[in-house]
Amino acid sequence: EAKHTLVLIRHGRSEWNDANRFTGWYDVALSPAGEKEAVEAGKLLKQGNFKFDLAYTSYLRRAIKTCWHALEQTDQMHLPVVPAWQLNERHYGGLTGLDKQETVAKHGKEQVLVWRRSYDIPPPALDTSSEHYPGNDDKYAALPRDKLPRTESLATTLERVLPYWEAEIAPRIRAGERVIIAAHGNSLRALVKHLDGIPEDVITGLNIPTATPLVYELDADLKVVPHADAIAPLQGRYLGDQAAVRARIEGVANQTK
Ligand code: DG2
Repeated sequence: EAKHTLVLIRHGRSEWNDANRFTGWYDVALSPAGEKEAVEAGKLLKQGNFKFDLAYTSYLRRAIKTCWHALEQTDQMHLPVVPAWQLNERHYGGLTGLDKQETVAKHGKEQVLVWRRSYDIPPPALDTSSEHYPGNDDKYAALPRDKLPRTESLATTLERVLPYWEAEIAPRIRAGERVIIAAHGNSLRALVKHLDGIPEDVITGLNIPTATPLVYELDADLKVVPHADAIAPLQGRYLGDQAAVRARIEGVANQTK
């Protein structure tokens, strides 16, 4: 029996999504089209009369601003927004900043797919002298050194997303608070892998579209109550025109065709 509603949303398209560059922890802005998408997503939430008590997001501006748009469109900008580095995108290591299609030309489609979607094979690790190493970014100055990634796979991303979910977010939901989480393609893949119980060999085929609210009904134990309109392997449902949602999912998959 459904007791709680949880909304997840990947940020709108960023300037590097539009330029087709690997992003990870790089703190790129939403593109103008991404701002628009995020506003549209907020309007869908408004139409659905979604009410929240609390919002979670990452340390990255593309997710934070998407969260603001969702709250603004639903007239809930007064709500507390909790930024958590644990909800950051998977760190793309040595691929950060590279053009996805050029990387395919250089290393082949198969290798790039392994880096993008394999469960536990990370991209090449960064050197700590790299500008993309989080230890060189003031935002992460308070983090213990051993938490700062030089690269991440989905598996290691899950190792920080899940403890945060269990320790911080899940208890609030159990206590009756209505939560929205604005995060990223791969940090959300880690979370839905857990929520939907998706096996490692199936999660590799899952792509999360930008700025598309993903709504979960959860029972008292936070087990997902499957929705009839869910697109497998997810059991939650995407809001909006379902053909457009599928086209967006394809768009993400086709970035390294
Ligand atoms: C994208 C995901 O992350 O890329 O890091 O490039 O959700 O923050 O735009 P996001 C990135 P793929 O893993 O789909 O290539």
